[in-house]
Amino acid sequence: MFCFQCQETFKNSGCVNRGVCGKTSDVANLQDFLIWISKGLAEIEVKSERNNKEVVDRIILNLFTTITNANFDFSQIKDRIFETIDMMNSLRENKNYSEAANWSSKNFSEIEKKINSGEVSILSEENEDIRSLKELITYGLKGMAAYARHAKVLGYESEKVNNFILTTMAELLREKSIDELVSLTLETGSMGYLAMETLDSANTKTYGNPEISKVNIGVRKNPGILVSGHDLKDFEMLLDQAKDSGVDIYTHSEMLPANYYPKFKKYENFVGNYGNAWWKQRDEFEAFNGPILMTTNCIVPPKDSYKDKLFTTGAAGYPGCKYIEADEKGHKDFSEIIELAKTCKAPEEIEKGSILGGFAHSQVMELADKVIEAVKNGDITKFIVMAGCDGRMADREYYTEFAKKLPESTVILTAGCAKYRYNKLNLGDINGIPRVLDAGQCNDSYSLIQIALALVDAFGVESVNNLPIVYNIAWYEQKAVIVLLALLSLGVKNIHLGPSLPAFLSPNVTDVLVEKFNIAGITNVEDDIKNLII
Ligand code: FSO
Ligand code: SF4
Repeated sequence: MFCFQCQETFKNSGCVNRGVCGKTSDVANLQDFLIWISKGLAEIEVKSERNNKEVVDRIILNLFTTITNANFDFSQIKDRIFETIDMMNSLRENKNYSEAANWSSKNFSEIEKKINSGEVSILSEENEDIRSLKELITYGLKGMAAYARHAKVLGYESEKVNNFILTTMAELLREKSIDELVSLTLETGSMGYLAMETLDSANTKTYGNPEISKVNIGVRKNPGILVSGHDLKDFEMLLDQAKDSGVDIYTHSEMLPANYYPKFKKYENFVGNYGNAWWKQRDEFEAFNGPILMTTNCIVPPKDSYKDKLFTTGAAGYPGCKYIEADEKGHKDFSEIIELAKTCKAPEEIEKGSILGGFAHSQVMELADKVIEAVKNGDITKFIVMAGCDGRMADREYYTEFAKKLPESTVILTAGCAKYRYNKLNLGDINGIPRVLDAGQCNDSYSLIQIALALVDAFGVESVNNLPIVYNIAWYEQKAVIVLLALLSLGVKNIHLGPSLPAFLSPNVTDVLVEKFNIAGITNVEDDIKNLII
């Protein structure tokens, strides 16, 4: 195996024997194969005259399945490979195709032989700059696919995004120059922005605009179900099915923003948020006592103490944990989880009190006058975008320290699970405007962009780069990659990215990003505050 798609990759170089995330080498190899034939399937579709919706849905699911910490289940990935091959075999025409598009065998030893040849591995591309750009684009597509799928289950999709995913997957099988790949990278960012916009419409039109919310982080006395991941539709179905069951529902990690949507607030059995970012789940899931539903990543290999209570659905999967399948209409039956919950103890209280959130674009626009006035009179001197992901490495403590040491005239704009590094610090407010404004999930970075664009208008400046906004973004997996590419495609400069720059960026590709966008890493809290803020 060789995988370097996430921030925690081994020695910031690449996981080779087993993933730091827990992914085994046989699963990693199958994922590489799945991506390779998904590119082949895309080529078959692009070369046809059809517009087969099932093809793009399949490719989106395959991409999503290979995101960091989403699916560790060998047999599920094997099934997806077989289903993809079946689809290719039924759609192939009498045309000239690449080897990936021509792959037709479901004989597993032949698949293994192909994997063992190294020809579908990331490292099969020998030119490290081409490899770097192709992987950067592929990871951007993975993040985009996740967002596209969340929108799709709510009945929203963008033809442009779908077509881009198809054509780009097919293009990645071809030889490309560095220049072509650099422009494809930026196009990937623009399409990522569109995918986030589509998901924002899907979420807000279905569940209402997020509003300022005080979220309970304590517990009640009933047994509960904990829902993690990003899929709001799964959350809604579970909430609805559990409403009269006597079982309470809690969010975990990236599901926290469900607490900000008006439609979910109406459920009396919806208690609040339990715990913190994804990487603390091994302790928190144990203390929760009840079943847990993972609707997407990030899964950490579970402890035996709760493994039989961990359920997965959608693109997520873990061997030995029950997977909940959707029927043809997308409906999922969560009764088994609800029944199991009834037999469990109530959650152990690990925290008390509340946290504040719900500052997505529509809510912030309502506060716009107040915000603009505070900037004009100097009460707010800077906004710091600290969106992105959290992770388990100790050096992420940087973000807590950074937030603590920021001048009191600054406001943090956040989205994604990065917020757990500072959302319980009680950083106070400026004229009633909280100093940490949480827009929601990582895809709600879209809201942060909307807020920046509104400020461009309000202050009559030329671009987002002339605003008092600095970017100190934490990344972990491929959804953060698409958010980053979206920002770059909008011309945002001077982004600081940490805790380390991606291992998949070759020195030359890093130079291009530095030259075009002045991207930089982070150093230490004191120096970064001095250089970025003061
Ligand atoms: Fe976090 Fe995981 Fe949302 Fe990611 S839970 S790390 S960027 O999946 O997607 O922010
Ligand atoms: Fe390693 Fe990250 Fe890949 Fe897991 S996803 S194998 S930690 S690079």
